[in-house]
Amino acid sequence: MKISDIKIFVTCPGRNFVTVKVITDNGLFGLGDATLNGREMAVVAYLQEHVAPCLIGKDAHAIEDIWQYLYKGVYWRKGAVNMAAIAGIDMALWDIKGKVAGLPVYQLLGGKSRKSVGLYAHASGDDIADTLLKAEALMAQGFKAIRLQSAVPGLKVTYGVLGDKENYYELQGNRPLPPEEDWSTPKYFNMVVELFKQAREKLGNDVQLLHDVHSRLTPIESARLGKLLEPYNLLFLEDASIAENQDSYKTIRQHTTTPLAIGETYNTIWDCKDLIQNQLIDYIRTAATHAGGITSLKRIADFAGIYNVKTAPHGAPDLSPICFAAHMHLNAWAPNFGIQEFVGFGTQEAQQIFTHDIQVKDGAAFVSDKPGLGVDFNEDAAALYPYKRSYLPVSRLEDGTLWNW
Ligand code: KDG
Ligand code: MG
Repeated sequence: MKISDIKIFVTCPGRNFVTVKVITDNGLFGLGDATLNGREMAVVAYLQEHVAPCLIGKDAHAIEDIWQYLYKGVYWRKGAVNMAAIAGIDMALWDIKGKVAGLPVYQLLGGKSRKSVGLYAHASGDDIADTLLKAEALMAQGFKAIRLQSAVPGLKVTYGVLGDKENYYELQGNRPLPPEEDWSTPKYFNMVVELFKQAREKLGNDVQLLHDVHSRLTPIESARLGKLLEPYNLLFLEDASIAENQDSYKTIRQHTTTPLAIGETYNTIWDCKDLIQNQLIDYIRTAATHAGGITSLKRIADFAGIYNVKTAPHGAPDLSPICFAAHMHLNAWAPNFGIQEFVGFGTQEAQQIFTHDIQVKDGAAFVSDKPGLGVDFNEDAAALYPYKRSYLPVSRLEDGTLWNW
């Protein structure tokens, strides 16, 4: 079974998605997600010009060899563009293998380790009261784990909070240049500790609470935040600090028992190797789309399991339902699965383009039993929503210094 064609689609049903379709000479096809938010067309060009021509004629069953060919074989390893391209191909090949076997991908990985996949939803509000009202509404829908984000008084915009924007916070489709946002660590500290204090008072102790710092703090500031949040028993504190120096998490770890999660921007196992083997984190959040697909995430999950680190895959709206489906198969299998981030399946238009039978009930999701990944892609519907240039925001301190967004 040889690869006979590779097609790349970019569609913007509310936000941009890059979809890879690998076609075989026996008439099968597989789908993969290669979306890199704000840099979509770099991946498209890389796939069209540098990847697709090399794969035509190769054995579509040789997933591992193709992964190595695109990683070791290009000399220029790693990198977000490269790894998103590998991810798109890798997911599509797992999809094909499942279709050939007549089995869902989780069966190829080793079978199910659980009946359902626990999810965490997002409650984001314009102030603490608003955030907690939204959290209560999610609890009423059955969610048992909720990420709380709230606007920081005194800042014009806060990460994770919609404000007056109609669409999800990262979508900048009508503004073709990156918007700038301000940041103040002291103002944030005043809000965030109070948010979790009031959350426990109002929501009780049974719900799991999470928070994403989005890398705005230095390691010692993260250590202090972790300590201040200890009484409120978070499931995890996400991306407290950037960990380009993986050792810097020792500072945070030494000071707090608040569980730590990181990894959504990571592209390879090497980005999290030291964090995992030194047990400096509790959850690894790497996404299949950004880190080389199912093949890489399986490797990371197995490695993490040795060190009691659980998986908690990234589930932001800039990952397409194909990535979510790939995560669902990994989550169903991984013995050390922790929790899956979930923000719905996108706009009505997106749901017409990406169709699947993943069920969500009482804060848990149920993996598809269809052969392969279990997602279909409607090419005609996708063509109605062409690519729109779009950027993530950049962040600056109040004195103008560029900061981590
Ligand atoms: O493209 C960036 C988003 O995926 C990111 O900001 C979302 O941090 C995020 C999260 O935890 O979902
Ligand atoms: Mg995050």
